[in-house]
Amino acid sequence: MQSLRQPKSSKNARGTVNCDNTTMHLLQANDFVADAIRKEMVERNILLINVVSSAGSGKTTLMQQTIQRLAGKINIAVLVGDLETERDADRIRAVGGNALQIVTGGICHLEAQMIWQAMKSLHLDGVDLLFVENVGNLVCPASFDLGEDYRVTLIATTEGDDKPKKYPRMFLTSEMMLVSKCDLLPYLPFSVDAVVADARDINPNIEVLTISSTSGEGLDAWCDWLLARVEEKKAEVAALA
Ligand SMILES: Nc1nc2c(ncn2[C@@H]2O[C@H](COP(=O)(O)OP(=O)(O)OP(=O)(O)O)[C@@H](O)[C@H]2O)c(=O)[nH]1
Ligand SMILES: [Mg+2]
Repeated sequence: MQSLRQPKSSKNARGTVNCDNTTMHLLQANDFVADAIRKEMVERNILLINVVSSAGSGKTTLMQQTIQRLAGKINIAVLVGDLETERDADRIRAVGGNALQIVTGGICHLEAQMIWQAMKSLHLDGVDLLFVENVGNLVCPASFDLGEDYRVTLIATTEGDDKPKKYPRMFLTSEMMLVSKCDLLPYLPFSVDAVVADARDINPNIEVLTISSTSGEGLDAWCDWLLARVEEKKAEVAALA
């Protein structure tokens, strides 16, 4: 569980500074709501994970796989953000998941206020893990803290291995990087070593798993990681009582 941490909105890549500007003030307002979400998640004993990536990297497919694999072990709910359509929430419900779509109406990221409002419409009693599937892009969602315990970034083998250095804030503010679609590695000029080296140059502490929702590779390790984080949070919440 992340505590006493620097807000994600003010984390800087090496050698850069944040100048005071309107965007910074808006992000501070977002951080205020994010802190309220964090407190509510402690009260409700729920682990909150913000799943981010470029469009089409495999977030919803991973949510589907995760829900199916962890059925009977933990209770998962999902808030899904998209510019239009309820398609992702429908896909998650189709595998038995408890999902609610946030349609942003053109906004390219989710904001803490949206999560705060949507949380009130989702049945959260007994939920152990709440995923937020963010809008698909590596830029805007990076700046908005949603009160998450962990931020998980997918980078698909189909995107090219140069993305961490081109979109550093997302990797800087993530605790976990999932190299997704690894079943396609034999067909693509993608180096897992290079992408891990670049991500760790930006964020030396980032954890990495290589996964495929198609072949199932790495999904046991991903589910084990999730279960450990859920247990860890429950222990920390119990210690606060
Ligand atoms: N080969 C392969 N294809 C995958 C894998 N995971 C997802 N896909 C495919 O990639 C496409 C996009 O997957 P989604 O799960 O919709 O991706 P997403 O990140 O949720 O997309 P947005 O919500 O639009 O950003 C679909 O056609 C999936 O079937 C994988 O591990 N391997
Ligand atoms: Mg999706």
